[in-house]
Amino acid sequence: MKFRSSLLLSAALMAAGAANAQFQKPEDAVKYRQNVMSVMGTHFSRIGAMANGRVPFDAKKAQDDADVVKTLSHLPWAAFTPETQKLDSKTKPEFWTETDKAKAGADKLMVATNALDAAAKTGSLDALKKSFGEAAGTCKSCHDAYKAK
Ligand code: ASC
Repeated sequence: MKFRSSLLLSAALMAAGAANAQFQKPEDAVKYRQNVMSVMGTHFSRIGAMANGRVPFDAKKAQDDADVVKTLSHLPWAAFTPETQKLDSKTKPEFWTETDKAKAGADKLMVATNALDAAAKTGSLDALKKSFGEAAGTCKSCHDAYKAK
């Protein structure tokens, strides 16, 4: 009986932990999402430099950057696990109480980076500029709402 209930308990604990099993420690999740957003920002800024005329437009480079941004935009959300809240002074408390709104923002980002990638693939600088502006708006709205200064 004792053995059986401990088996059931382990199964329940495993099910509860399954969602977070990707990260061994909460610290790892924080580092992961900050690193992903840093690399995403690097490539997004490179597109921005072309969109804003600070560096010459290179369609191939823009495509490569947009591909990275699109892929990375899918990653941070899963790393905002509840047990990381106390570790991360860069995330405002509102983020943890408005998770539906925050998730809607993350989804909007993924739609925008998909559009940015599609725009980059057309090879048109005008299309890139438009999609860059829209994607930057999705970055900014979540950062304004949830990123601590
Ligand atoms: C970037 C970057 C962001 C966004 C944001 C858009 O290049 O790193 O977080 O653009 O500044 O407003």
